Amino acid sequence: MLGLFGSKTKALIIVDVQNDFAPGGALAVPKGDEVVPFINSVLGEYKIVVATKDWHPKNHCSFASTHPGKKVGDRVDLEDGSQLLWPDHCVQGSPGAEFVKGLDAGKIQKTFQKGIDPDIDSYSGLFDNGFKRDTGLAKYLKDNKASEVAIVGLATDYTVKFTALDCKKQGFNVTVLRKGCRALNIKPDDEEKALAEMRAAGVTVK
Ligand code: VGL
Ligand code: ZN
Repeated sequence: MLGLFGSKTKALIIVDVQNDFAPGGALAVPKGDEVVPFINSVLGEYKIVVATKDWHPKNHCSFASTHPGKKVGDRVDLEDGSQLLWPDHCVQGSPGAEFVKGLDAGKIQKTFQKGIDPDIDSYSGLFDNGFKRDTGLAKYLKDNKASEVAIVGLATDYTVKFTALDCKKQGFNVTVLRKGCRALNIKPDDEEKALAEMRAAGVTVK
């Protein structure tokens, strides 16, 4: 989607940079807060700046607390597949769901909420895990004529990965900026595996 003279319209997606994914949060990503200064430093390079927020109702199906007898790290079978269980996190309207302090949120043109359906999780910022609900992010990028999409945020091995793969499937040129991402690394090589999976799908990792 190159415009006249080959100009490119660059978009930045800031994925789930929320207190619960920062150190001290309910689902802390190691060094998750370190992405903030990097993201602030690149914001000005993008015509389109959008964000996603994990935005779960209480009793969300991804919370271990929702399933009696289950604990964090267990899995349950849901209609749309196997669901890994997490601590309660990013509950709608809670302090844990707010952007991490210091993020230049005034530059964010629109925020897309994900994981809002109690019965299905959403690691991608575009579609839920069953591809039933669309957040509107892909349409927003297309309506605003984005051709290049850069992705930063938390966590590399979950929402960053699935958002990058879905953007690629939607036809965008996708780059993941590693300096602006941190991984959960529940298993030590999860980050490397996620990066390899993205590269294999044609995502640029830099
Ligand atoms: C995420 C686990 C659960 C993420 C969200 O944003 O990477 N990970 N919910
Ligand atoms: Zn979540």
